[in-house]
Amino acid sequence: MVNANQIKTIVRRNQFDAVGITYPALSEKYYRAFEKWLENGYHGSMEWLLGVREERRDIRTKYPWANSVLVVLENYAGETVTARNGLQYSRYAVGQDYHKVIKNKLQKVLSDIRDIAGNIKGKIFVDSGPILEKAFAEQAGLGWIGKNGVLIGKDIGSFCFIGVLLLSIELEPDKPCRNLCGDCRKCIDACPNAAIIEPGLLDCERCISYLTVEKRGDFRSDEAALIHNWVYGCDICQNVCPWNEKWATKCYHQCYHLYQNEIRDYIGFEKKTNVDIFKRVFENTPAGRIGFEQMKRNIDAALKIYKQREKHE
Ligand code: B12
Repeated sequence: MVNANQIKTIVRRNQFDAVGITYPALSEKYYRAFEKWLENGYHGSMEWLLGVREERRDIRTKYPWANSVLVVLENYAGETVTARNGLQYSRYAVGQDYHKVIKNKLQKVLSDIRDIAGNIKGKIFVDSGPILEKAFAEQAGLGWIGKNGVLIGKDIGSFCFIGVLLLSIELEPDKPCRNLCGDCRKCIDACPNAAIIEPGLLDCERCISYLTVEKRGDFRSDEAALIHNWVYGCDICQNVCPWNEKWATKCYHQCYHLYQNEIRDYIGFEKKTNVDIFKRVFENTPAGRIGFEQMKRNIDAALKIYKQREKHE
């Protein structure tokens, strides 16, 4: 029989920054919060979120063999990219695509676990599938979901990705930790679009990250104004978090910072841009999937707003 400590040793050997274990069933409070979010239409155009509601409540609806959930955190803290023209780009997307990096690492973890536990079942999720990843991470004791709606990892801060591995073996679960946001509302007050309606509840249609990353097609004129000077993702509600000031250290996973300079040059128009250059700079990053046209839409809109504001100041 393998135990939780043996599994955690394997995970750490594979260089994840934190690991926790929980049950496959999520506490009902997460599901209620998720339903409330959908009912209010805060998911914007992400209709795919409507289709997988039961599985989000209990992942065993789809994977009946799952007996435990292993959750890992991967620290990507680096710096928000600011170009010479004032445009900004989120720090989570300046390196290799975390979906691929974490999936490969978890594949190796699963194979190492199988070496000692035999041919057990496993299924990996990274930002994919019918999984409330932050809720699992919180339930596994890795940190707490902050008022800004992201998981604030204990001793790590919120600049971390989450990976999930369902396992068919039963393992001792970890205990959730306390929510340490207290009375602080810096993230709520800092969002220029007041996108955080109440603690943990985000209206995507006002969220810069949603507008620049997930929103397809042209911007309506009211939407364009909401992206301010951000061209991909947004770090505002995390940059102001006191826990990040205290814990977020420069990340040692070099793979998450590889393209920082090229991206700064690209959004700052230091060099010519076209489809081929877009591909060369962004292909391996999370931003590659939005394509040249959407990046151009974002840059054009952000520059216009930024210039208008500068004129008024
Ligand atoms: C859809 C999505 C988005 C959407 C919606 C974001 C959101 N807050 O839900 C958009 C495009 C806006 C987005 C943006 C970002 N995302 Co995103 N996103 C996702 C995705 C695919 C699904 C999240 C989801 O289901 N949301 C629906 C809401 C309702 O669920 P929830 O946020 O988990 O809400 C729970 C809690 O807030 C809690 N809750 C809420 N209210 C209340 C109230 C009470 C009383 C209680 C008890 C609980 C509670 O319960 C809810 C249900 O579990 C996840 C990956 C995944 N499969 O989980 C990544 C994920 C959340 N994203 C991630 C990242 C990195 C980002 C950005 C930081 C990127 C950036 N810099 O631009 C921003 C952060 C914006 C923000 N402030 O949230 C990471 C977050 C890592 C972390 N440390 O938390 C994830 C986990 C991907 C990953 N594998 O690493 N994202």
